[in-house]
Order: sequence, then C-alpha cells, then structure tokens
Amino acid sequence: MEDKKTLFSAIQPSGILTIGNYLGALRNFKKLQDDYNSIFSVADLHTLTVRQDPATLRKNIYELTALYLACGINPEKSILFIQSHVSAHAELTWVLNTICYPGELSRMTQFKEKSKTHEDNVNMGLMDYPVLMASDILLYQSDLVPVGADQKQHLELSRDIAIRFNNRFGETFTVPDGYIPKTAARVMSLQEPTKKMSKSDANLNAFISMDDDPDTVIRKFKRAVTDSDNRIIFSEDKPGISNLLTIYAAITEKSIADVEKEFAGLGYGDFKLRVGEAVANVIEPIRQEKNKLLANRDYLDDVLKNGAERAERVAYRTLAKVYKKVGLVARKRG
Ligand code: ATP
Ligand code: LTN
Repeated sequence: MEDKKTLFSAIQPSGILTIGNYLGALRNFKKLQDDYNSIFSVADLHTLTVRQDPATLRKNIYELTALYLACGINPEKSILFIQSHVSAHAELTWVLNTICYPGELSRMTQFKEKSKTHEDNVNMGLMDYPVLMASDILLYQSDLVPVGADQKQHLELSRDIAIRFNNRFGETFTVPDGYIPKTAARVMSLQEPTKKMSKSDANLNAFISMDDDPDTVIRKFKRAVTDSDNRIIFSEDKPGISNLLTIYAAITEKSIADVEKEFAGLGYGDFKLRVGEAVANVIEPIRQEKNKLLANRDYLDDVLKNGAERAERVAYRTLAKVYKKVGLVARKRG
C-alpha cells in the first residue's frame, strides 16, 4: 500500500440505505478515498444482532455492495469487502472481549435503544456489537473512521479498547480518530424531526430511501412535518424546517446561511418542493447506476473476492501480532 494514512468504515446491510446514511457517511467515503488507503466493509455480522430474514439479508448484502460502487467507491483504489469473508474480525472480537466489561457495553446508547425496539431479542451479539466494531477498525490499524454522529460513542469505545490493550500488552494498535461531517451528521426523520432518520422506521414517509424514484422523493418531502409559522430559518425550536434546511444545504453543498437567504420569503410548500427536487436530482443517477451494477452479479462477486483477499492480508498480520502479544503460540506451517 502507498504511504498514506488508513481510513476504515463500514455500513450494515440491514435494509435499503436512507439519505441519512448517504449524507452522514457514504458520500464522505468517496470524498476521502483518494487521500487515504481506504477500506470499506459490508458489516454483515453486525446485522445479525437483530433478527433478519436470511433471503432478504443476502439480497441486501449485494444491494449495499452495488450502492458503495454507485456512490463512487473505486475498487481499484479502495478495498471493498464483506466483513464475514475475513474471519479475523470475529477472532479479534474474541480476544478484545476478554478486556471489555459488561458494564461499559450495557451503558452504550445504541444498546439501550435497540434493547427497547427489539425487546423480544436482546441477545449477546447486540451487547457485543461495539467490540466487533472496534475489531473492524483496529485490525487495519486505521487512522480515520468516517461515521455519522450516532456512532461517536462506539468510536470512543474503540479508542479506549485500543489504548487499554496497548497499555496492557505493549504498543499494538493505532488509536483511531473519528471523522464526523459538519453538516448532516444526524439527518432527522421527516415525520418526527426530533428522531434520527432510520432505514428501519415502520413509517415509510419518515425516510427517503436511496431506492426512492423522483416522484416518491418529492411526495415524501411534500408530506414532511414542519410547523405552524412560515419562516424558513434554522432554529432549535423549528426541528422540521431545520432538518429540511440541513438536507438541502448538504445535498447542494451550500452553507446553511446561504440556503436561508435563498429561501427567504418562500412558502413552505414551494420550499419543500425545492428540497425534494434537489435530493431527487442527486440520488436518481445513483439509483440507476446501482441497479445496473446489481444486474451484473459476476462483477460484484469479483470485486468482493479481490477485496477480501486484500483485506485479509492486512487483517491477519494484526491478528498474529495480537495473538503473540497475549501469549498464544503461533501455528507452525509447512
Ligand atoms: P440501523 O437502523 O439498521 O441500525 P443505521 O442506519 O443506524 O442502521 P448503519 O447502516 O450501519 O446504521 O449506518 C451506516 C452509517 O450511516 C453510519 O456511519 C451511521 O452513523 C450513518 N447514519 C445512520 N443514520 C444516519 C442519519 N440519520 N444521519 C446521518 N448519518 C447516519
Ligand atoms: N456500527 C456502524 C457500522 C459499522 C462501522 C464499523 C462503522 C460496523 N463496523 C467500523 C465504522 C467502523 C453503524 O454505523 N451502525
């Protein structure tokens, strides 16, 4: 690999991605990939922590792979692979589990939230989720991890785990930094703008999926919840309007202040239409490209095979180092 810093990120194939995932994470991956040795993963093992229909999961893994590529991840430069194809992720998780504590894991906000939304299936994997995530990051000696704001706490835990291991066993892991975008790090629901936009929301009008066609996008924005006055300004007491301004600013790459000026005096109806059109303009070509790629399964398999081979070389080097540091005996080969 070239002498650049390393970037790692992953997304769960837990459904069709939303514009929250796109603006908060995926879009930044493309922007950063040239400046780093970049590694992107389809976090399929993470997805198992909530109940999945096996056939749908299999489909979503290819959907996400095609979406990464359609969003501009270049497999010639960056490594794109499926997490479960590199078994070192699960193996390092085992070792890191032995230096992590139930108390710190049960305190994680995401664990507490998901324990409520999936109260019929609060399993060990759900609690261990951040340790697997730390393994993903630490295996590649990652310097930078771009994620949305909701992953900040998990990222901090990854840093703590790296530091804890290094202190106990000697310098082993790079301590990673997070990269959280300035705008759109937390895109909110269109129906309940105090809640994060989520691909698993039961209300389909609450999120814009990267698979929505332009008419659907515009219709969903028209229905977006606003408020009763009619000023288009960014303000804490106007979560609906602020969210729409944020989405528009992020998608058009303008500042919030410029966007406020652009819309001054406009009615909410016209404003929502303009936001919808801007979003549709950006995501429609991505949707078309993704569908083209999905039709070529051999190509996707080839990219993933090559990605896993390249990822595995780096990952096993780190895993061997870890096994040695903790006192395991290396297997003799040949
Ligand atoms: P789930 O709802 O299935 O738990 P998720 O969308 O929260 O999934 P991922 O698909 O793994 O989780 O998230 C991928 C990336 O998208 C992460 O970096 C996450 O921080 C980011 N992300 C998720 N939701 C949003 C959002 N509403 N706004 C901005 N970024 C987001
Ligand atoms: N938990 C992340 C997805 C994820 C991830 C990672 C992100 C899994 N492994 C490693 C960054 C680095 C989420 O966004 N829900």
